[in-house]
Amino acid sequence: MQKFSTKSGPVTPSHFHSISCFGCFSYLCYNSAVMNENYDIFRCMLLIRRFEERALAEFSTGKLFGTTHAYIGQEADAAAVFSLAGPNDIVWSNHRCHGHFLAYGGDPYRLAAELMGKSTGLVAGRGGSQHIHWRNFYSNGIQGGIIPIAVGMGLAQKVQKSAAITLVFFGDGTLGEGVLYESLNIASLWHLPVLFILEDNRFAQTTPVEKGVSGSMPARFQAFGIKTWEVDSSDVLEIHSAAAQAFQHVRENAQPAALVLHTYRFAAHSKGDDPRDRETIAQIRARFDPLAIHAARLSFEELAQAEADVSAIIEDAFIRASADPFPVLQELG
Ligand SMILES: Cc1ncc(C[n+]2csc(CCOP(=O)(O)OP(=O)(O)O)c2C)c(N)n1
Repeated sequence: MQKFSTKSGPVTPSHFHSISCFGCFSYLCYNSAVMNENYDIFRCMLLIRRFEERALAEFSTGKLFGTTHAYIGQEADAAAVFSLAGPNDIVWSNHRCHGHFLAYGGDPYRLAAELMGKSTGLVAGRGGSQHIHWRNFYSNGIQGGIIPIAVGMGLAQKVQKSAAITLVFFGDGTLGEGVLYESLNIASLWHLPVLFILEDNRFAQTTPVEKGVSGSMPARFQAFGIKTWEVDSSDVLEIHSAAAQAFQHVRENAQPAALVLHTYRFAAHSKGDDPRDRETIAQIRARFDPLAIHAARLSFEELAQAEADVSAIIEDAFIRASADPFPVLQELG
């Protein structure tokens, strides 16, 4: 895998080849001409950011049901990972799934409708924010519960001799779930094509990582013989560089791999439950906002274009979803 600059200038097309046929690109580009890959990546992250901001705003008006966990601050993880995923790969996401789904190429309108419990939602309004499904994308809010399922899907891919792989996302708070370690053991023993993606946003709901996790995060995977890449950065290109190597390892060697991504969550855990010191969060955001870091690689015109395109998409998604009907009982059977 070639290296590419993380300093400035567009990345080479080969690195982001898959973005142009997959990922959130498909929903971002229907309004304007493609400019370059850095622009596409920025728009992907901006789509996630603006979707989440709108979802939080709509929540406070009572239009959304259940709960919602915003991905604000972590956008670079999804943008990098899904620029490398293929359409046949299977994705297991967790409670904080909107960013993963949008970067996967999911329709913001169908997601908005799902959050509102509408019949046009991804699963006809039955799943809400945490339980969505579209194509090869699945999410579930039970911490750790998705991990053995993802390993089972990896086994199915191996048995079927498929070239596809399985991705599974989880947070630092889920390192306390014992089933994770049983899953790592089997994935390694049976050489299953699973990429474990740990997003350490340094908090599990209200528990800071230093109070919930002892020892080394990469060592947890390495103890099972699983090759692991670790990135402590909010720069999407740095994350992409490590993720590309992890994907390559899983695809070429039919072995599991792990990506440990240290990131930041800028918003509350879900809706408004944030006991963290606001001044500290503001300082972290000023230094580690993935959008601001990547925006430095774009022109003023590109940034304005991305903002205009994304806000039109978000407005359309939420307005249309609001007008849609709720499901009738027979549809839910
Ligand atoms: C088995 C289980 N226990 C508790 C919860 C409630 N819960 C939802 S998210 C969360 C914290 C998860 O933290 P982490 O895995 O670090 O992910 P993050 O929310 O930081 O993205 C908890 C305790 C749950 N969903 N499932």
